[in-house]
Amino acid sequence: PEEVKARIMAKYPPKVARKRSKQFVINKVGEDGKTPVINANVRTVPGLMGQRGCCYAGCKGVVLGPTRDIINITHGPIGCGFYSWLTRRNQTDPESTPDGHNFMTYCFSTDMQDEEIIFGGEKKLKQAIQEAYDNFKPKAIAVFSTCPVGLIGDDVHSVCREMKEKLGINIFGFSCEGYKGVSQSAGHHIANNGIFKHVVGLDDTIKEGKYRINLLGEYNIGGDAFEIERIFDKCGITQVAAYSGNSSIDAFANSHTADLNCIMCHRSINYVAEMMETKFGVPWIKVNFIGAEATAKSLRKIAQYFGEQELIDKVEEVIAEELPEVEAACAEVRPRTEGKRAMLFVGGSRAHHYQELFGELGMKTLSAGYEFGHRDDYEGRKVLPDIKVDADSRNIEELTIEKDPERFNPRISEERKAELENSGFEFNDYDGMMPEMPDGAMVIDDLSQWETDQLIKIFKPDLFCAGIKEKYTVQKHGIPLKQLHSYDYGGPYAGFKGAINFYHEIDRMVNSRVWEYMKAPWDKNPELAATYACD
Ligand code: CFM
Ligand code: HCA
Repeated sequence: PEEVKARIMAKYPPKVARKRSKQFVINKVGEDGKTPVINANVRTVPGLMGQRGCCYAGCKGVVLGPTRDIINITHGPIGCGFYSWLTRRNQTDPESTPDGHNFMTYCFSTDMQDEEIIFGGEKKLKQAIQEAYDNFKPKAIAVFSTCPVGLIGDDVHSVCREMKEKLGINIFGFSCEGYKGVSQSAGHHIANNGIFKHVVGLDDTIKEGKYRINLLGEYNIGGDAFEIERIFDKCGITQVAAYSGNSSIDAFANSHTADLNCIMCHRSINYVAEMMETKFGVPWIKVNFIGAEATAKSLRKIAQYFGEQELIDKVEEVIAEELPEVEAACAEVRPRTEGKRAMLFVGGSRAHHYQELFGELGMKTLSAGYEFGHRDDYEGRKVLPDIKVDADSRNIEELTIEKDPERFNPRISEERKAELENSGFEFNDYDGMMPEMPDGAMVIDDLSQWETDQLIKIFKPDLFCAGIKEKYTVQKHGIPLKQLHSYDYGGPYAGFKGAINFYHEIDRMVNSRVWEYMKAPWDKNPELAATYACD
């Protein structure tokens, strides 16, 4: 790996090489669990073709898109709304709320034209809000700003305030222009702030349920949340709210009444957990429902938090009931997947979580990285105090949150918390991806297209995991690509049933030789071949 890194860096101009080498790290886990420092959440070098999306995608597409009963209006040219129209495959079950509203199948946009760019788009936005209200009578409308909105200076927040007053429903806006921040990650933060300011805490009713939790950072891609809900139901755990897979606005409004926040995707939603703890006293823990072992471990952790024997026993019973089928599927597949080598480059959490499933299959992760994870997602939250806040991050509002004078209620006593912690239970912690990866694995942040080609040519992995933009070029190298964003229209892969689906899918992919047989057009017709200037 060291030599490969040196070879790749040698092709870059010195300044680029200096920057990229800090984002291309050979893993080494020290005795104390410490790993090398990686540079992350920094601007992509212009000219390098990366995998990242924009701030608007993170805010509208990722965090708020999956909520079915908010009308999400994209204020901008039609492409932004169109491209974020269910392409993420977040599923929902409208029948789980009484009014059955589901606006996710619609694409709402102000469809900005030259005229609005020149003379301002606020009037058209007001009309769009009115029209959406007249046609659908929703409980809430959210407005998402795209790049031109920030450039021309439309004040979406004052439009929202005015229309909220006029229509008497909850209307709020997001200044999540695509260019804010360096990636989707900025959009997550803006979305978290907005939900917290405008929705969380609006409904104090304590609903039924003994073990009441929120699941944060699970977006129901390919039905993952349905499988996790199935498991919670079976264990007798009540999910008050999910952020935001299969979610509704009423659940967000009530979510501060839960007794524990469980975080799946730390990157996209840790802000909500932190703010809810400060304001309302709800503690948070990190969980992971990708991988059968990880699922069992997370359920046990939830049961341990509540500390009631009844729940601890129930969780064990469910695990004992579910695991045999998973283990049988794994045992059947594993002789064919054992020792195969994978590379994973996705988002800000799955590149870590999916290593669990590959581990269960006996597969090795040669290299992994995030598109937009921060250092804490790589090295663990222990590095938070050392992270330098640069101008791009400072650009994103940091809300000042205080204890709610009436509603703050610490869910567990200091003594009980200390007792749990002494037995190894971790609150407010995420250890990150690198401590769990073997020494010598290549951890690469914000991987570029050219680097992808190099890694594939040098290592010829059995499977490459990334997204739609990477899929076809990787396949043209003869290597199968599994989309870990959209799941290639399959799934669910979470929980117990999901693990079984994944085992079968990966068996099929790494043992079929179809991509090897395929010849790329330039292999057949050399005149179509091209080389990178630095090849
Ligand atoms: Fe979290 Fe996600 Fe991900 Fe993400 Fe995403 Fe996604 Fe992802 Mo695509 S919230 S960081 S911004 S787990 S949309 S459901 S698959 S890049 S790894
Ligand atoms: C996004 C959404 C995305 C894109 C996936 C991909 C998703 O970043 O805006 O590149 O295949 O999961 O849908 O991450």
